[in-house]
Amino acid sequence: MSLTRSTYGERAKRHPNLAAKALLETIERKKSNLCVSVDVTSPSDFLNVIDVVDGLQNSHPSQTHVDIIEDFDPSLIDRLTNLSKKHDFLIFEDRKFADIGNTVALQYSSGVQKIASWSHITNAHPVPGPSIITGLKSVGLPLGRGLLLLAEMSTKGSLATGSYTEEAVRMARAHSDFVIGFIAQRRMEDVARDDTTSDKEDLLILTPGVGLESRGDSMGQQYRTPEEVILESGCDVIIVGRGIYGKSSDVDVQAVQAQAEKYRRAGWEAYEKRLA
Ligand code: 5FU
Repeated sequence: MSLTRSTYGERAKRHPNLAAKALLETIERKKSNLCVSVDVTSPSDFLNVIDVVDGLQNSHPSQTHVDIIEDFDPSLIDRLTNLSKKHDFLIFEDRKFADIGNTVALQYSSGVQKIASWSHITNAHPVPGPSIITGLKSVGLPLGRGLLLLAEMSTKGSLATGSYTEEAVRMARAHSDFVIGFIAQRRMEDVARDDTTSDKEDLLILTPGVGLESRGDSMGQQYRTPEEVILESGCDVIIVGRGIYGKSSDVDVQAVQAQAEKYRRAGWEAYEKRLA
């Protein structure tokens, strides 16, 4: 059965990769294909937004950018990890690695952030070629982590198109023990397919650039609705930031809860329509 006609739960049972399996299982359990992107700079807002949206049992996973947090302190990671256990969600640090294998291995494992030690999933630009996967895999695979490649971007004028996207898909297929899927705007099964492509392939598609009320921002971001992303394009997860926590610097917890539930429902209904 095609991936777009299978349930998240069925795909979880078949999936050989631990991080992908955990992601699919949690989506099914929480009935949420919403990933909230928590792009706020204050540590307390960061933890509050995550506590509120995941405390509703309705969102999964949380996407982070820990490099934008003011006065980053490693204890923040302990609190984030505690929340992820308490509320049953995975952490996806949207780090977008883009350097040579040796450097990304160090950036992933070491420094102030030690991303590999707490982030279940991270991502990388394919621009350096397959060595970026080798570098990240040397750190992440023994820890049971998963990697997404940026095969496409949501921004106007993105260069990640055509043969670049095709190469990203080939790179992912060659490292399917660690690469669990893509940041992309559509499904990738038919991209760069050849005789060696397995029919059992299940590379997940996590899609940013999702908004219900707006079609974009003033800095090149482009939005599509959950229905366009999940039902029409067959993607697996909607990644939503400002549509949920707003644009003001004061985070309004009740408004965040209401918006998160609105996006969760829209994403899940689009998925149910796809299955029907
Ligand atoms: F790879 C990408 C991409 O192509 N577009 C994105 O928007 C990542 N993103 C991230 O998704 C971006 O860095 C934000 O963290 C998030 C979208 O936030 P928004 O507030 O919903 O626009």
